[in-house]
Amino acid sequence: KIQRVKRIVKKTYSAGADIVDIHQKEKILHVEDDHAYFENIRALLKDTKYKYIKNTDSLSNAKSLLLKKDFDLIVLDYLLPDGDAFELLDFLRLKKLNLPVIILTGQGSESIASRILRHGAGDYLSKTKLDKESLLESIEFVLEKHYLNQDKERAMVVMGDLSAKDELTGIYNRRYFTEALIREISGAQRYQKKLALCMIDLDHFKMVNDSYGHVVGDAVLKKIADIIKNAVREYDIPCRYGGEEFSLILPDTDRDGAEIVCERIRNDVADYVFKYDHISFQITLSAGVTFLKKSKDSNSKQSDMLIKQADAALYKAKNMGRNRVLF
Ligand code: GH3
Ligand code: MG
Ligand code: MG
Ligand code: MG
Ligand code: MG
Repeated sequence: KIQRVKRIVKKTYSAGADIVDIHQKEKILHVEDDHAYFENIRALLKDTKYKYIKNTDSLSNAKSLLLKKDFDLIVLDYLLPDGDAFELLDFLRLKKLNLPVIILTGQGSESIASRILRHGAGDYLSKTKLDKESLLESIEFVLEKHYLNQDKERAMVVMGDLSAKDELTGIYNRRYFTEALIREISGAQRYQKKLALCMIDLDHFKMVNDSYGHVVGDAVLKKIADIIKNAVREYDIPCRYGGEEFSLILPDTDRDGAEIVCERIRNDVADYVFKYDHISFQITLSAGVTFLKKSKDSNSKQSDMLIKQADAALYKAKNMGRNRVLF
């Protein structure tokens, strides 16, 4: 376990020159009962950096190998002589082995793919359509996703109280938002799902501070974060982007869905009456929404683009009189 964390630190902080290990190799365990197919995978990865592959042809052998050795990735045939992929995913969870898994499905098993993903696999590939490019893309995809998650955990352990949450409001902070948006872009493209981004800015918030003081201003921010959190679905990602600005990542959400959520937030905030001691007042917000488009740009470049577009729509909403959601 300790060894594993060290490897991840090297990977994640490769920018810090003194701890770089560019010769680090990801160790792959390939579980496959068809020996010809195993050679096929090995051949596809021959001239890549993923040369360390261990093959095993049953679930029971895979389980004992996983308990003895340190692997970084599992490539798993869906059907094996002694069970299926679900069984190994359950085993990994039970043994708390946090490893990314790519499932290879045979012809006709594509329908179980989404069930497999929900069960904890990182990705799936169809055996009939497998080529070098899609295999490499999948490996990079699951490893990147895995390291991003690991990094968050590691950062919390090493730095104690550095968390993904904003201190005042308890929703996700800017640091987490940046990470999450890139991860969601990657996932949305991979599974050809829609992705919406909403940027929110409170209207005339300076007046709240100027009239009632910063303490009240802070309490308002906290309440509005609660309203936003209560208005979204479990897998939406509400963040405090900065001062009185919020951002909301909406995975798997189309135009109608985004409009419903954002209008709900706008209404809930506009309807709420803030009461502190003898004063009471109301507040509105403006929002700009945009969607991920097909692109060949890097995920981080697309992330910058999304924020820019949502900001532009938000700016328009302000200019058109505030208290509105624009797309
Ligand atoms: P509008 O957005 O409608 O153009 O007007 P605004 O008055 O809200 O303008 P802007 O978005 O530029 O306002 C930022 C203000 O938000 C500045 C500051 O007074 C307030 N603010 C930012 N962060 C905080 C915070 O953490 N606590 C409190 N109390 N106020 C904050
Ligand atoms: Mg098989
Ligand atoms: Mg602002
Ligand atoms: Mg402003
Ligand atoms: Mg504002």
